[in-house]
Amino acid sequence: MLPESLRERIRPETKLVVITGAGISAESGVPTFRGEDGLWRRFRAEELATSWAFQRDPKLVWEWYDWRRGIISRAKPNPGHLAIAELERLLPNFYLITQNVDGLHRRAGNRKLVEIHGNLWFVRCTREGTVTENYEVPLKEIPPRCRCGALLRPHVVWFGESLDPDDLRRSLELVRNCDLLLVVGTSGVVQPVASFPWEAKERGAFVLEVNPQSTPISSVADLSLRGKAGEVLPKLVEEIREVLLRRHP
Ligand code: BJW
Repeated sequence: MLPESLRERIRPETKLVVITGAGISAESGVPTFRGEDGLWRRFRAEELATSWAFQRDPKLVWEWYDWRRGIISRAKPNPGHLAIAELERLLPNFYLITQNVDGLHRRAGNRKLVEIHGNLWFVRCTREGTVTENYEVPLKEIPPRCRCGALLRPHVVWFGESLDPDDLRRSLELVRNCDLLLVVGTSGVVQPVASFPWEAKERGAFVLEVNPQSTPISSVADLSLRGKAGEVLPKLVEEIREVLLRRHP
């Protein structure tokens, strides 16, 4: 199934970076942002995932997160997540950059990962900046408050906010130095992650996309595998394992 140009990149020392978006969790029942199921009470992500929306109506924004936390708490990692966890076991120079805040990659077993848009199981005090874990589903109080009395917010990156500079620096370094970039289930429209495939390609990486739909990333990808992550990735990982075994039986 894989072209020779990709097979020849697959070696035990291959630097593989995987980027994931909401599509990887779709088969776990987690709504994507820009899919048909992505609307909550007719709001688009761009209308809720901003500090402006939170300042205006923290209750509304927290109700959205409470709904999503409920869905995610009942969701399980799917074969796509498990295949990516398997890649971490197969290749020592593996790293995962996920835009997802659902924590499902960690639950699937990935440990070498950066959650570049944060994690919705953490909350942050809007006054003190302290970050704590919070698994309360549903929340008893909406919007939740810190012990100091200030509002808590989800520990995630909203539109117009900067990504954690260490996460961003590390991710760019990984992307710029990888041999193979696998991009799964992202619409490729939200910056800065949307530009990562170009960063990798400019420096000679093979860019492989897995998505049932064409995206802006398809134009830079060396190969786009059209299909659902939970169906395509297990087969892809099996082929990678075979290539590795053939090289180092
Ligand atoms: C399947 C599938 C299956 C379905 N298998 N696949 C430069 C130019 C223009 C604008 C900007 C720019 N730089 C910054 C901006 C502004 C902004 C931005 O990018 N806006 C664009 C929309 C135009 N970016 C920012 O504000 C970022 N901050 C920043 O850059 O700071 C500096 C700065 C600020 C302001 C100006 C300039 C510089 C921060 C972005 C934060 C994004 N946050 C969110 C919410 C996180 C918290 C939460 O989850 O609640 O992150 S928004 C939302 O989008 C979420 C996602 O991580 C992100 C990406 O979405 P994703 O994952 O791609 O999901 P979908 O739904 O779009 O796509 C799903 C895909 O899956 C589809 O392709 C399907 O086909 C596919 N799929 N089923 C495989 N089974």
